This record gives sequence, structure tokens and C-alpha cells, in this order.
Amino acid sequence: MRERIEKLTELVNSLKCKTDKEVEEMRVRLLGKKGEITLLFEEFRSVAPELKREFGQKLNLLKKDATAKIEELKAAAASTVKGAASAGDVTMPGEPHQLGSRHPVSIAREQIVKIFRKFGYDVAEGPEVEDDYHVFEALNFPPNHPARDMQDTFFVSTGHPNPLLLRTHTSSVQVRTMEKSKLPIRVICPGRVFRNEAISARAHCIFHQVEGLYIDEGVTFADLKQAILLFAREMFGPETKIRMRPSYFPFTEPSAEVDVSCNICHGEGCNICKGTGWLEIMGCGMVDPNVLEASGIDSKKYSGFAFGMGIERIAMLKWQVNDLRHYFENDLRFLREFSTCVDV
Ligand code: 2U9
Repeated sequence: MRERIEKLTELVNSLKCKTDKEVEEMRVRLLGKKGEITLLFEEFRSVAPELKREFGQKLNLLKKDATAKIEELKAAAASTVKGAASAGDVTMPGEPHQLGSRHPVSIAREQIVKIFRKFGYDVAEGPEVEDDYHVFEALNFPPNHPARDMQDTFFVSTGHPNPLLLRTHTSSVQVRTMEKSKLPIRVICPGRVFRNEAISARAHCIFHQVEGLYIDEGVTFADLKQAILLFAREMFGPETKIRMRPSYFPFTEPSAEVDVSCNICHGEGCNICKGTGWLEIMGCGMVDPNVLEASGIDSKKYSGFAFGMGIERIAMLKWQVNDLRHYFENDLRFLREFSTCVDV
């Protein structure tokens, strides 16, 4: 009996089974009703009393090891089967990745930047989390202006004189440019801005702007008008006309809204321009002397113009996008409509 126990112990220690079926067969062979270990237990009854202690211990240990080994092999075989099933047929061709395409807001931004680079403008970027000074104070916003209210601006920190906030326009980048650059300055600032607005077809709490600033000796409103006319012709076609309507911004004086002639109906009147023949594209004006002085520029010697436009709106007008929310949905069918618009 000693010999048979030893042989079976060796067998149990070196057991290897790949499939569920093999494990079950081995279980029956060792531990089944007529299994080799089960039979040894039957024979144990007739073992001489002086050997009972030794054989009893060895047999119990063998049964315990065999049971544990069978359980272990059963679990291993089950996980191999599960793994193979979840991998599916690995010889099948893969699912192709859906390729996206350039986003219309990116295309419009690149076109705007390209046009102003051609006019000699540098491009500047700055932080999206800004301080109150660079977004409002340096830009001549009065202390009680509604933009300084929680209703309109996302504040990151409050309770001190220069709180942090998400910039509501990229004008803060121009302020930083004025603080550190030599004159003359000719710069455009594209970037993301944040306003506390309810999301709808015409408004979103996140959008993109390009703002521009030109400061030198003797810059006039006529220069502003010419720069915007040239931009509009490059962006919307050589026949495009512009008109300016008086407006108000804290940072420019005088200020104006700019319209371009509708490139759908060419002034006849259509749904897009609501029958007026004109589409509003941007705001602009002569930089307020207070703004120049706040950044250490002598307003008696220097003057400048500035303008700002929403990129989503420019793209909407150029490609007749009728709902701002399309821009944020990443629907490939929408994105692919712009795959042919990639260059000016
Ligand atoms: C400095 C001085 C002046 C930037 C300007 C506008 C007019 C303007 C709006 C257009 C649509 C913002 O995206 S929008 O809601 N912008 O109308 N922005 S002038 O004026 C500046 C900027 C910086 C130092």
C-alpha cells in the first residue's frame, strides 16, 4: 500500500489537464466511486493496526491534495474556455476605425489666422483661466458692469481683489501682449472663451474667438475699415461688401458692429440674412485711450484699432450651419461635410 500511495502522490503532483473533459476523467479515475484513491480507503480497513496511523495520515493527505489539484485544474480549464469564447474568431478581419475629419471651427480658425498672417499680424495665445485684472479692469470695464457678475462669468476663485475666472474673451491676451511687447503691435489672438449662458441653437457656454489689435502712431478708423474689408473679401469672396453700425464696448471708442453682404442671396434677401441682405460678423473699434494707458502706452502718441469675432458664427455664416450644437456633438456625418473646405 505504501508504494501505491507514493505513486499516486507523484501522479497528483505532476497532473496536467487541458480541457474540462480531461479534468473530469482524472477526477473519476482518482476520486470517483471506483477511483484509485477511493479503493485505497476501502483497503485501508484491513490494514494491520500498527500501520493504520501511518497509512491513515498519508491517505488523508493524498485525498486532500488530489481534491485541491482537481479543483485548480477545473478552474484553469474554465477560464481558458471563457477567454477563447470572448476573443471570438481571431482570424476574422477587424472592424475598421471610423476616421474623423477636421472640425469646421478649426478650419475657420486656420483660414482666419492665415489671412491675418498674410497682412503681417503675429499670433499670440494666453491662459484660459485668467485674473479679473486682465479680463476686465485693464479693459476699462466699470466695477458694476454685468460681465463682472456671477450670472455672466464663471469664477474660479472669489473673495479677493483680483479673482481668477474663465476668460470671457481673448482680449486678455492682447492686454498681456501690450504689457510685454515693443510698439508697434500687430497681433491676433485665437482661443476658447467661456460665458455663463444657457445652451441653445444660437448660444453656448464655450466658444472660440479671434480678436485682433493694431497699435502704432497715427492708426485711424480708416485703417480699421480697410483691414476689415480686406479680411471680409478674403474670407467670404472678392465681391463681399461691408457696412458698419455704431455700437458700444467698454474697451473701444468709437465702436461698431460689422456686417458683410449676404453671400447666399447677394443682397436680394433670403432666409439666412432674414431678408436684410446683411450678416453680422464681428465687433470693432478704436482702442479706448484708458486701455492703452492701463498697459503703459502713451495714448497721446499712439492709437490703435481692435476687432473681435466668434469663430463658430463665422463658420455658420460661411457654410450655413443652422445649429451651434452640431459643433459639439462630434457626429462624423456632420464633420465630413467640411472635408472639402480645408483650405482658403
Ligand atoms: C484690447 C482692446 C480692445 C476687441 C474687440 C469686439 C470689438 C467684439 C465680440 C464679437 C462677437 C465678441 O465673440 S463675440 O461675442 N467682440 O465685438 N472685440 S473690439 O477689442 C479689444 C481687445 C483688446 C486691448
